[in-house]
Amino acid sequence: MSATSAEIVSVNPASPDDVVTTVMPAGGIEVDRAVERAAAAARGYARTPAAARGAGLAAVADALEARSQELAALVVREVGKPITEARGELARAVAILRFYAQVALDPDGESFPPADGRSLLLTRREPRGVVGLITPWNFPVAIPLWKLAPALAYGNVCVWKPSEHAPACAAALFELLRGALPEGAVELTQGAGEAGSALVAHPGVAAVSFTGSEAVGRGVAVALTERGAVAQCEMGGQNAAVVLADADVEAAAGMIASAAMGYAGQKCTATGRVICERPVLSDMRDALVDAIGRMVVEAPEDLGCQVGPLITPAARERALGAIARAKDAGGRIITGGDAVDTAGNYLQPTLIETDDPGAEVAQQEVFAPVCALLAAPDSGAAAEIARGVRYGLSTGVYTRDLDRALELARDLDTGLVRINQPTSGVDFHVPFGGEKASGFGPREQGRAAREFYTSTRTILISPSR
Ligand code: UN1
Repeated sequence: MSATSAEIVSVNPASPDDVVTTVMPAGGIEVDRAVERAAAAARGYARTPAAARGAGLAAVADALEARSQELAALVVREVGKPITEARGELARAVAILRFYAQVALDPDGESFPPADGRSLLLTRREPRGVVGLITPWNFPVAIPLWKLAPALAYGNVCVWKPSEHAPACAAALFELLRGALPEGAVELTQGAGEAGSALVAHPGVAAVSFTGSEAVGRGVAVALTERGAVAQCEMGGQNAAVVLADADVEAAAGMIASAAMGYAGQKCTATGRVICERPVLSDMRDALVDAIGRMVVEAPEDLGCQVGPLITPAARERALGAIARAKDAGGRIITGGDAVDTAGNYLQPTLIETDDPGAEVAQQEVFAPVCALLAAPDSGAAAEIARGVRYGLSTGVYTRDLDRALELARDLDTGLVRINQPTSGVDFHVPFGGEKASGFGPREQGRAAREFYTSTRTILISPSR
């Protein structure tokens, strides 16, 4: 058997001996078949009354809610998410389904004054057909659903390729979807890059929504654009927390510590840089050390856990490599810096102070509990440092000064600007997405999702004579 078709083994990141599941990855033929099955259902599903599509999503919500404790436990076991966050994710997933169950009944077009004064000139939103969904492991229930639910609400059928690190969560969610939705409305193809590439390349797939790394997302966007299909890619972030001199330092430190280190920093919205106005740098450093020191690193099934393990041993190795390079480049480890000496892929929450905003640790996404601390002479300079990365997903600003908050909300170039809020933890009913290397294509979530999951027909209806 070739390496690419080898079984996928999903291992508990907190206990390396615990194999959660094994699955055979889909190859090109399986992906073809899944697209064919979805395509066969596409027309019928698109013509299903919107109320029935909404009812289907509401039924999935009920089924998910009934099994949310069990699914939360599976999320903890398969991806190492702290149990309180896993429960929050399940609650969010149910809310997403109920939201789109209603959105299905939104107005689906507009009417315009016709040129002749007597015709009916209107637009109507039509589903795109078969859409491909490629999702990451870090929100193994919520991210698939914030793609699947709008796709289905607007009348599309879906072929879903989940992460190879969360196949058991995907299988459990798929079972619920299949039980409540018409046949062919959602198809599941497990696998890694090979299955994803086959889906992206398939001429029967009209659009692909992807969340994952920048390197893969860029390839997805290029491949789809090349064949005239539509892409939506949510990629990495190097998100800044900008702390102004008038901030409530202690409150800010608490929020920053949890946004940087919570779930071991494995969110695209995690805080990767703290940019602090110099007058409060020393207080902020102390407050961060305190707040980070209070972050509980332990088994993710423990109710107190806030940090948990990294997804794989390789992910921890990569993070340790980034820490070592940061040190070599003159970065000062303020706290943490090492692996935790226990079974599981744990890493100490790590804060690294650097004088160079161009340093790798302040430019690249580490996707681990690793955060850079930088000083800025004033808020203008802080905004400039915040903007000085390739990414543009989320910024937190900490201040009590409304004027400066307003100024920064205008001057920052991230898709999300959050005043006195952490960079992570987004609302499901508003547009979500990033600028620059963080995002490609229209925003997802909320009603903004319509832009990606539908296309516009312009219809002119005139009297016969
Ligand atoms: C959040 O901050 O609650 O993959 C959501 C990610 C993001 C979602 C973050 N797309 O981490």
